Amino acid sequence: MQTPSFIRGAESARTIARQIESEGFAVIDDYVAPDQLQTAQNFVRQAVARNGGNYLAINGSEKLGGTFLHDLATDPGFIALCHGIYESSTGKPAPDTPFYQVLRCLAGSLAKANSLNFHYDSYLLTALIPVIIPDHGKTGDLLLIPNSRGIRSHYLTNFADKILLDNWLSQRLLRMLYARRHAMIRHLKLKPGNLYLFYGYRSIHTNEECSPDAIRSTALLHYFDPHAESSLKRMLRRN
Ligand SMILES: O=C(O)CCC(=O)C(=O)O
Ligand SMILES: [Fe+2]
Repeated sequence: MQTPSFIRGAESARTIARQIESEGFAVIDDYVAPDQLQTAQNFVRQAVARNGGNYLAINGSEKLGGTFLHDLATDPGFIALCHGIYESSTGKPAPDTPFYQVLRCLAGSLAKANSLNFHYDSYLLTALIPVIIPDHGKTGDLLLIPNSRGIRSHYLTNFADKILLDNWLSQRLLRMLYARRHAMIRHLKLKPGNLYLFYGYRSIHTNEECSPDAIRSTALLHYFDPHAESSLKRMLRRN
């Protein structure tokens, strides 16, 4: 007898969650069909060309019509996967909160300023699909210090973590460790169409630079802000 697909789904989410915990990330190879990937690549190339060959980031899914990214955040299989990972890792039922989606297109003179900025995401789970990765020069790897912190129970502690990281000295130190290829920083070579999953909230991460004449484009879907209900966060964000 065949195992029902929802059980297989829960099992694979559990395996992936375990892998993210132990390895710092998980990959599902060729998550996007080749023709869908190609459509998205053409979309990015046109968007960058319209922007004078420069960096741009597209928030949300509304402007991504005609590409697989338009419907991914509402795709039942994708939602079940992310919810399953959340449930396996936290032991709590997954809240039905929307994804925060960004399509980043690094290109041109602004590519450098948008690289090597080490950070924690506001959302626990980061799903990353490379759309275009340069095949020459610097390829723009994802740099990751896996699971470098836990989920903070208070927004204030999370805020302090971010201040400790988002300053000249820490960034300088991390860039130095990166330049020396310190083993603490993992390098992920990204392949277009694969799906990479990691805990962006828990892991210091960033992208490597790439040549200004190349395009490096990644689709990011972020799930679950642990501090969404924090009144302190709301207060600080209002100012
Ligand atoms: O583009 C990437 O590889 C990572 C970007 C990232 O970490 C973010 O936008 O939060
Ligand atoms: Fe991030």
